[in-house]
Amino acid sequence: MVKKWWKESVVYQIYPRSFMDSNGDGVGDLKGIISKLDYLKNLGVDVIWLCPVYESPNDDNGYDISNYQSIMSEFGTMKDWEDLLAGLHDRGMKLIMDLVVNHSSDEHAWFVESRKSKDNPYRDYYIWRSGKDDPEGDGVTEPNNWGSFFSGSAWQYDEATAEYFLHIFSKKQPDLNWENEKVRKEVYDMMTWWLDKGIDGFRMDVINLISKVPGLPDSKEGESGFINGPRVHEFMQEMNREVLSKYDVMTVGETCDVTPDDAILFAGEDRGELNMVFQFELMGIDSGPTGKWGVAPWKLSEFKKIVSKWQVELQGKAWNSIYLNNHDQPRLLSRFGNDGEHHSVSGKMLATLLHTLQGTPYIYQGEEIGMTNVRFESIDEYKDIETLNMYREYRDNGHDHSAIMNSIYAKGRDNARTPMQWNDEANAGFTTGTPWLAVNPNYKEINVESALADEGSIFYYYKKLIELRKRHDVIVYGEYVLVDAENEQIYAYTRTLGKEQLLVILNFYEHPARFVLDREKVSFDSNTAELLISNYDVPADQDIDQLILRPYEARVYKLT
Ligand code: ISL
Ligand code: CA
Repeated sequence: MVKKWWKESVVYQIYPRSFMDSNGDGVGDLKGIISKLDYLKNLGVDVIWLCPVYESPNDDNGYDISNYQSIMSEFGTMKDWEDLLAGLHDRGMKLIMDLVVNHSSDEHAWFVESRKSKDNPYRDYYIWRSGKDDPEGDGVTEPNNWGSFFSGSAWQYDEATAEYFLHIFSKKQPDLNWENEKVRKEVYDMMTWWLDKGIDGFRMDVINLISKVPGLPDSKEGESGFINGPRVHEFMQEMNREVLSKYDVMTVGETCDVTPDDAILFAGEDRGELNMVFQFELMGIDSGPTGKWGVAPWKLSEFKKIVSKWQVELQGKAWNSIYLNNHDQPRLLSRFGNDGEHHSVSGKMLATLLHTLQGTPYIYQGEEIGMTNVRFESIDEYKDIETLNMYREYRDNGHDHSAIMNSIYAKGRDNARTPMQWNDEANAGFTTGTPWLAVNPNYKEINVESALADEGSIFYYYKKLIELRKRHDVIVYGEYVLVDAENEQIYAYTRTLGKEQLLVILNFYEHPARFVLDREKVSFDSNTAELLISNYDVPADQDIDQLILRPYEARVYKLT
């Protein structure tokens, strides 16, 4: 497999609004991030992915961009951003920026022009259609039946020209028209501008939605008119040819609803598109049939099946990105671990998984200290547009308040967005003012200061895993093989590179579990093996043919 720096790197994702506030206005900012660069260096991460910091009316916290080449004033200035980049580069770290070009804000100058008149030069920068005449007589006249990710129709009527515009996300996020060559050129020029400023790559927001099916037909059950549309690979190859191929950068595309075969088209080594994609299959495991807001139990065998499918099918063909949470998802520890009694060991067990699969690991801010989901009493304390729109829609449809709150506690995006917990002082040391979103009340126990003071903390475990990645090529490049598919309590697999072999054994539950090594699947000479890392004290030279694993115990052995 071809060696690349972005395969060997560990990425740390920053959600700037919630990371660190430097001026007491309750909103995280660039100077706040700069003040924490030594913290990030200490953790040992190589690349920072910065969520959007561009000018934005913040309908969707920066994912609605009104000017792609300026910095949101709440976050600071372009000079602050340049200082951040220099501060990272001085410390040997890299920066990747969020590229949000499926849509812009409705306050972007292009859209302000576009909505003025049908013959405006910018009209075709967006997707406008006239309404249907309402043949069914049900009052529905939207151009087609597409729904928005954020509830309701994906079409918004605009009085100025009596037409509808398409918005797959909020109505303040009109979709750009990628069929228009001028739009593509604007995007490529803007990307080049940032790359020439010295950034090291892009994370591309919902990039597999940019090509829409011509004619915009109604979507039928199980089909979509905009996921992996007909021209998406043509556009990605054009973007690569015009822009990315000229720089040594890393790219990761956020792609929803993709299979491994789709991912190979986007990120195949010989495709000339992207380096890797984020896929969401595991994120659906606990939803049941009703979609994202459903809360259903999940089985470890199913979890392993999903992870293994991606590991095996991409092996040698495309590179995986590995994440267990991000700014849109609940906290990994609350979702897949145990945020009560077994907080620390389960956080470390999940970290072991994150860092020992094949692919580039992504740590989401706060994960390294074991931050958890939050439960606010009142819906008024929530800020996320997706959550608030869903709440309104479900209430209108007669759902019970407390049932909706339970979905929000399990799945709401604000779980990930509560401010970073730096210490046990007021507002967790995030701000001296009033935070834009309340701090999780558990900050007295869970915070950076106490993590740094405790050598057995989750933080130091992450740090050690990152160090191991730098020392053992097998962690980066080794081939993955699942050891015991049916076991409902233990997840075990090997990673093999030439003569080097790792054996990873994870107990996913709070009950002790017996692990019996299947020598037909895992062959090596001696009965003992070198323990690289564990979240418990493990006796030296223990026979690993049979083990009793303690609650959430994780072990990584090197077999030779
Ligand atoms: O949040 C989600 C799951 O709850 C997804 O549906 C999410 O909206 C989707 O993955 C796209 O996410 C990205 O684009 C959105 C933005 O709100 C998200 O924060 C971003 O990650 C629109 O730009
Ligand atoms: Ca601030």
